Amino acid sequence: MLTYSTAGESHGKCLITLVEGLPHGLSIDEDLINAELARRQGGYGRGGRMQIEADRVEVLTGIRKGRTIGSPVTLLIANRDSRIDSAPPLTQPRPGHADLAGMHKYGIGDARDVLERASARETAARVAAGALARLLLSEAGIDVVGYVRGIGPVEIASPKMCADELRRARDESETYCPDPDATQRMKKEIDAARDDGDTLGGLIEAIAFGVPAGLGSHVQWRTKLDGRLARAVMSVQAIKSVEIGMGRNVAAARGSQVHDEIVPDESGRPTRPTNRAGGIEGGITNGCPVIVRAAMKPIPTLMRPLRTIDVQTGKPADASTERSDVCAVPAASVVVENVIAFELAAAVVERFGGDSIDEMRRRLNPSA
Ligand code: EPS
Repeated sequence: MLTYSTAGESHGKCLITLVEGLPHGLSIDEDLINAELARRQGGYGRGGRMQIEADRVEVLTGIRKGRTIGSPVTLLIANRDSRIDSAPPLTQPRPGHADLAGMHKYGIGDARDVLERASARETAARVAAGALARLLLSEAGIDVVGYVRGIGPVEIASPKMCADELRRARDESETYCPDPDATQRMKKEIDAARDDGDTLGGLIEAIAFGVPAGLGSHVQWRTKLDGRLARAVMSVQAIKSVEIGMGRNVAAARGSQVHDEIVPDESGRPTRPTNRAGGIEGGITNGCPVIVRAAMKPIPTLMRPLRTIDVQTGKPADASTERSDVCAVPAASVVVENVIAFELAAAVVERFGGDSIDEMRRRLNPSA
């Protein structure tokens, strides 16, 4: 079973990722992991913190001479802004943040203990896990591309591009959106929100290309791949909805407009002219690209603060204003892409298994 956990606080010493279940002999490309971390730090709308950090992984365990040795892999990302002991208390909880809910949970009057872990800084560790898993995914010919479809009121249709085109167009955009014109409009919206002391959310989409049929399983609720993807994506900080394929649009459409008809190709094999299901039926991949969408709420730290109370005095107050991002949707698209990559890699390990990468390769390509 391929699993991961993270540890670490926003202003603690470091973040840690612990990945268990990688097969023996997988060669590890640290540059690829670091490139994903750098991409997560970027994107138009980020705040001052990203000028301080320069995220890179340090391999602590599980790798010898650039290859996995079958034991748990631990990666460390150091925090430069490491000042958790001197960071000020937070007594004016921000609406929409974990601050007040966490204060209730622990019975404390200072949200610092909560926000340090709730912070989206933790997503750097998730990206490291996903980037590691992508090395395994590429063995199975699966390529995941995440991008931004919307920021605030600006939204584009789902792009009809192949993986390479999509990645190239996305990488040229400061908002990680494959449409250059929409990128400019998104930047204007972010500038306007910053000028108003406000924040912006948006719409993220990820497509997994080259996914073989048969990943995931219909037999138990926890084995259904759509459920596993939804859980992974919904757990990313600030994500409020997850959709697969047509998503919520299935509700108003008729069956004939929702289901993908099955027709024979030239060799008589079943194929589908449409992919409204987003590549998953009955919790199992059907051989079409897997399409996942997520809506991200605007960041709760507003420079023009919302109303709250000071929990020390019980009096009305302005919510705490800390240095923060105006819009982190581009960064979150990197996180969504990588958590999806991890779940797909876990499903690949489950289906094709093998203690070593050589064994897995033989199962992936029995005729080779
Ligand atoms: C975050 C607040 C900001 C963000 C942070 C998430 O950090 P700080 O309070 O240090 O300025 O920059 O995101 C990251 C550090 C990151 O690596 O993405 C929050 O409160 O969630």
